Amino acid sequence: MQHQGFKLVFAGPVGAGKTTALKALADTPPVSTEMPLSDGPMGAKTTTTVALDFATVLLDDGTPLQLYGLPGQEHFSHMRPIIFNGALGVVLLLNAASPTIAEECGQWLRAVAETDPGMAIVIGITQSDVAPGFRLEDVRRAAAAWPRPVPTFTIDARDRAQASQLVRALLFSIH
Ligand SMILES: Nc1nc2c(ncn2[C@@H]2O[C@H](COP(=O)(O)OP(=O)(O)O)[C@@H](O)[C@H]2O)c(=O)[nH]1
Ligand SMILES: [Mg+2]
Repeated sequence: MQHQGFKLVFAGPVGAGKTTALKALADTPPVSTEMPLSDGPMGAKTTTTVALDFATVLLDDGTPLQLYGLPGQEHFSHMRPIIFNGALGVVLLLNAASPTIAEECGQWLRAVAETDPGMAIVIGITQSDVAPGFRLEDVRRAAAAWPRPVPTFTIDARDRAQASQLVRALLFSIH
């Protein structure tokens, strides 16, 4: 039987770049469930993921991956355990432009821990190019609540090389 690939989950709040990162990484157009934002547009963002995003990717070293993106909105939180089931690790994406980034980091780490406290995790902070006031220290401090060190990077979710580096960091922490 063909190896279906390791399952990784992209988590994080609305607008963090989960769908964008999946699209940047994917070998084929991702399966996406985008719907108009129920609370109206957030800046340029008019749609959000309601059930999941899904894409497959073959890394340069031949490792097949299945990538799932979670819906960011709280009222879809019932999807999380379903999507986390069988996952090898989580990429937590956070938006540097959010004034509450540290709180979001803490909330999402708790959400992951509720499902599986042994889950491997990395943090990618997007949009630092448009968030001059952003302080990596605030996120590092929030991530210190996790029982193990969490590799934390700033990335541009639109950039395949940067998104792929984040995924590699996650796989490296699993091996
Ligand atoms: N300027 C900038 N924009 C980014 C960066 N990363 C992602 N974005 C944009 O941020 C938005 C994220 O939206 P989306 O991927 O739908 O977020 P999701 O709700 O987490 O799925 C998109 O418009 C991306 O093009 C970044 O590093 N810099
Ligand atoms: Mg999305």
